[in-house]
Amino acid sequence: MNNIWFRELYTDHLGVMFRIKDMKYSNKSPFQEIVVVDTYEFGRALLLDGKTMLTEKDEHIYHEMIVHSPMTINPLIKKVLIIGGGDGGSVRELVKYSTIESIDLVDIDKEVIEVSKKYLQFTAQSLDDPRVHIYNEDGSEFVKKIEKEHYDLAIIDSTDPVGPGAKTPAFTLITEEFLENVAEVLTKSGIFIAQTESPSYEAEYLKSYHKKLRKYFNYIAPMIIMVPSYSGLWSLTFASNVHDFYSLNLDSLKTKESLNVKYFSSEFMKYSILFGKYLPY
Ligand code: AG3
Repeated sequence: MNNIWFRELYTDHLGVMFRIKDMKYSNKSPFQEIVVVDTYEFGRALLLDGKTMLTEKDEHIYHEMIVHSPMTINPLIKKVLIIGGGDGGSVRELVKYSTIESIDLVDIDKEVIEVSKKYLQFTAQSLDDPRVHIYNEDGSEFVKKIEKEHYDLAIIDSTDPVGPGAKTPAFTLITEEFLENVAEVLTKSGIFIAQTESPSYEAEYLKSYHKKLRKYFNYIAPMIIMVPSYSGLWSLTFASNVHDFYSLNLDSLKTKESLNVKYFSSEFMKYSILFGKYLPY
């Protein structure tokens, strides 16, 4: 492992490289190639189909933003749906709220969950919380079986639905049919939030995704976050039928201390939403 590097290309002309210290796990599941490595710079990392899904050093930024942002906008959220997220990072943040009653985690790949429990305890630590129900199914099929207005929050914490090589397990999560079904399983004041790729390198994708979302939700807002291991800027997108993300009425601004987080604050969330207004499209 003296001079082994992992390289992920974001375009044909730009990529991110990590020098590898140790290889912990490598296997092809029925859905994707799963690799866990220790890197010198970012600690332990989960790579799916050759793409960085999370690293020990900066996963908290992504997971805190994708969970505490909607929870700050509607603190009454009780029932949550996560699609993807088998590493458990989003669950770890959600279980901090005693008000949350149930979390349905739908990850198509059982092996990601098993590998995370074994090698990524820092994200998977709360997967056994009694409020968490795990389903190893395709998220786009799962939502078809759910009664209308069941969830207060839907988090799409998936792998890349686009990019070089196109057909990934997350491919079914960007169709209009899926978005319509998710909109239907959300309560009237429900919130949708999805990871929506790099604003720098996937701007065209974002534009078309936002156009689709607008068909099913009155309000949408992209949010720009900083995830160094994903090449820098990354985007999350909010959608809702009642919350106008550009004029949020937050009673009290949440601080890091009150939420038991390392990075998130509601003030910071507001700036991240503002930053999203300047997407290059
Ligand atoms: N899922 C979204 C990460 C996408 C990163 N993509 C990439 N590096 N090409 C993260 C899963 C963490 N729960």
